Amino acid sequence: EHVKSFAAVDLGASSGRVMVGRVGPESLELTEAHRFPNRPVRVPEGLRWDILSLYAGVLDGLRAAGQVDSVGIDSWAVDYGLLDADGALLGNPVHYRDARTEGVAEKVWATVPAAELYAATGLQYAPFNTLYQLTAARSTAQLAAAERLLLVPDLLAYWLTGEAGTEITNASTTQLIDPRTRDWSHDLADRLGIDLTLFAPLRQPGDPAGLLLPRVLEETGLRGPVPVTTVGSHDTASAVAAVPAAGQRFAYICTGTWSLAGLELERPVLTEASRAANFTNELGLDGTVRYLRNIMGLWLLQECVREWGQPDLGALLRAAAEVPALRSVVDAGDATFLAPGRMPDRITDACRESGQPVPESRAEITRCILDSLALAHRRAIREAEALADHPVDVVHIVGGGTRNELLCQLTADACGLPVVAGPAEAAALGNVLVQARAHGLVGDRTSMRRLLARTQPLRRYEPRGDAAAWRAAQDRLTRG
Ligand code: LFR
Repeated sequence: EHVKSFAAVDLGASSGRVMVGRVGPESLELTEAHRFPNRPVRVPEGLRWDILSLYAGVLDGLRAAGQVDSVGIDSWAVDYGLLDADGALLGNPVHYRDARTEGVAEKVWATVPAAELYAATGLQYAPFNTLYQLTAARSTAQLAAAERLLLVPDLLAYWLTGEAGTEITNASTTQLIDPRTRDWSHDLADRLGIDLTLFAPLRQPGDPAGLLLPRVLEETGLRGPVPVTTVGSHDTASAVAAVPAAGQRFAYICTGTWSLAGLELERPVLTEASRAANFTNELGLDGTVRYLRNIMGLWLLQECVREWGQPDLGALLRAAAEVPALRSVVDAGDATFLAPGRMPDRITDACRESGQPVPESRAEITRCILDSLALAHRRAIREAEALADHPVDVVHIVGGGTRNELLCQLTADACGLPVVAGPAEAAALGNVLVQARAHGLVGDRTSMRRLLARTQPLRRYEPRGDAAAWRAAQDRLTRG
């Protein structure tokens, strides 16, 4: 059997990894070559990504991966590095949770009303969309000195190969792309004074992205030529590509720091009702649209656990499972939970303010978070079905949250639908499969998904009764 190896660089908000996928016509195996922490740093100017340490992790990972047939890179969306005329990086990329975008959207909307912005880009309102970040940066010396803007995965690809491009799935999160044409929205950029020549030419998943530079080969001990292949460089695009679904009637939830819950569609939904519900139309593989809502996700729990000095997560979840269900819930879609810090207090404050019992113990707070996430999953999927007129009969959960059994079960209960959980390393698998496809090893999206369903361990959760309790909890929140 013909087997090839692909290195998938996958950077998440709290850790990065380099995985090796070995792919044959009937086989798919993923192993971890290297995992490293991603520790954002707060400096006087604000919250920054430590991009050099991430790049060092990538090089270490490629060395650990050994000889591969190609490399692909994905990461979180919206953030970027700026290069000067010599191609040198101007400062550390700003973290999307940085406060610089507070109040910026209102200024943008004074020029282009929010409704018009949605009709043109299909993107959800999130304070961190690149459009708002660039507006916040408008009169900075750094932006004035910039000749080139590279989104995070494109920046790393540039350092590895010397070639610059802008990958389309991630570009769609800038809010400067028209999801119908899948090209830049020049009119919008002109009106907002954003210089699109900062962006390198668009690339599609599967396109070649250059070869590892001689110095990179030397540092990683790899034998050239090693190509870099463009993948769905937005981690969520790669994760959705790795949803092991059969047919069309499925919803997905990509879980990790965020929960991204929604549908894969052929066309964007740009209606006013969709905007009011804050659904986003991000671009996926093969002309698809990722129609989804951003939910705060396990970030809420990660931040509590950090505040509590990192107690054992397994024990905490077992205790949370014993706490009575749905005592109090918070709106896990609410952007007030975006910034780091004081998370347990912010959760209990939200419960108090909405007139619900205030969770006291760590187990109670954890249960409140998981119930709230499951409820937000239910709401997002139901609303997406209605807004896109696309009914579903199964929910696929992929990503790190599949390891959280309580969250998977509660999501099945809340949605009243079976949940299929897995794979956990969906983004890396989607990354690998797009490379494998570009190298002729797998066929279309359907056959990629079939290969995943056959080779990856999946776990099914059936919904357990009490639909009324979830409906009541939702009503409590909507009224509150
Ligand atoms: C998930 C993710 C989300 C995006 C958020 C910020 O890792 O990429 O899709 O909205 O991070 O970039």
